[in-house]
Amino acid sequence: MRRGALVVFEGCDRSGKSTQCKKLVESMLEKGMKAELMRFPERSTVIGKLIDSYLKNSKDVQDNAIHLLFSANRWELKPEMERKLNEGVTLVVDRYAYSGVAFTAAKEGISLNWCKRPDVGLPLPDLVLFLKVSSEAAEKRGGFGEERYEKSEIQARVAKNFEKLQENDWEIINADQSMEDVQKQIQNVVSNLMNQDLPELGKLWT
Ligand code: 2DT
Ligand code: MG
Repeated sequence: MRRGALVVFEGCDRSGKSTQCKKLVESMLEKGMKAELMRFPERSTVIGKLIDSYLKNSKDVQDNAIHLLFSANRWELKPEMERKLNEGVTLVVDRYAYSGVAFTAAKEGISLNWCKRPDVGLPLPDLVLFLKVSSEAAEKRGGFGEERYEKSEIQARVAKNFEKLQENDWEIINADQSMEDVQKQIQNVVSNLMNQDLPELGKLWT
């Protein structure tokens, strides 16, 4: 049986990632494909609950330590991800290790390289869709929420880090377009992927 594809969405806040992830899963299910939505952080686990209280500012955690917890949250779900992919389920993932690196490296005194280390060897995405939104368009979509990191200075540093992390095979989607146009573009890219043979699942940053 053909394995499922690992499709990751990345981008700054207000880029429309969560909406587009949901729409993609819905459209794949409608076409009779097997697909499931995942997100990181996955806040329902024990580690995820700690991360949730950190993001909601109800708990402070040292910067390097919280980075390792975000990474641990991906590692704890690796067996489930591999199982589903092997069962032929395509996983559509809202944020992954790239967010992990981009956000932590936006802090003082933590390098991009240090940030990548704990995620080395995680399942390698078959496709990274980067939703690129201009700060003007993002601002028009309404104010930031109350969570840690939801501030324009931080988002600007995160955006720069995403640029440094970008690899040649990323699909950069102009997320200033209408929701429908973004969706169409994503569906084209994903249907190309689904028509290709997938190699054996790779390992991130190795
Ligand atoms: P959302 O639930 O709105 O996506 O916000 N983050 C995420 C990190 O700092 N490290 C990570 O590894 C990941 C996956 C980005 C989640 C916030 O958590 C940040 C925004
Ligand atoms: Mg958010």
